[in-house]
Amino acid sequence: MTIPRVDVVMPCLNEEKALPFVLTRLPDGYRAIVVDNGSTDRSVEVALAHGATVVHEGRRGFGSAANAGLQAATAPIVAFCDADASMDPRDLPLVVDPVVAGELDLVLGRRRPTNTAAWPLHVRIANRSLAFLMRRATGLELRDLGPMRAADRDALLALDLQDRRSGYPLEMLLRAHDDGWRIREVETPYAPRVGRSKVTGTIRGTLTAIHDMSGLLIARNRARRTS
Ligand SMILES: Nc1nc2c(ncn2[C@@H]2O[C@H](COP(=O)(O)OP(=O)(O)OP(=O)(O)O)[C@@H](O)[C@H]2O)c(=O)[nH]1
Ligand SMILES: [Mg+2]
Repeated sequence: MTIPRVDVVMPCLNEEKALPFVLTRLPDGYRAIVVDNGSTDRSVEVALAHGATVVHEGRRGFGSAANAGLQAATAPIVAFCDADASMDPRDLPLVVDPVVAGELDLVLGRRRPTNTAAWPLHVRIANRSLAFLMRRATGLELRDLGPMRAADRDALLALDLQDRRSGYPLEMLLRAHDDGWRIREVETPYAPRVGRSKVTGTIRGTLTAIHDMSGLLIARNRARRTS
């Protein structure tokens, strides 16, 4: 195999049905690092059968999985992409290319629903509030906390992110902003996921996400007031 230019971290918790779509659509030079987060279905077998590198992370939580993937990455650029087929890996160059070109340090894919089923109304409303808080915290023109994203691997490691649950993507944005990274959002299509919803379709998942993210934003505002 040629040395990958881009490692794509794919946190994976029971995504056996979605993985074939995701893993057959990686651009040349992109390697999938599927981080199995204790799946009880055939995700690991399916990932291996499609040639992915599989990393195991026993601790639950999106951030645990994302962090394990980042630690395992060796390519100079690391991208993140969900493994539920809501995002098309063929769109990864949209977030990767500006980083490779040295124009930006962190590129986030703003999710543009391909149909109304991709994003239920309550998620759109919650997302709008989160985007408002992110703009207030950073001053950046952000409309989404896009999970598809790309940055330099060594720079990401240096951020030393601590969140191991749903706050990981937000912590990445806030720390990168604090460190003066050039950050921008580009539009990426967002389709209905394949398989059962874990976060947005469940009350527990939604509450965990709100709890983790608002905790980060509140702590940040408090730190600003006292500094
Ligand atoms: N929620 C969640 N996702 C995980 C975990 N570990 C890995 N993942 C993977 O992280 C990616 C994003 O999680 P999703 O469940 O799609 O979260 P979401 O997009 O907010 O919500 P739904 O698609 O509605 O479930 C998927 O590829 C999951 O399989 C975990 O502990 N919790
Ligand atoms: Mg999803």
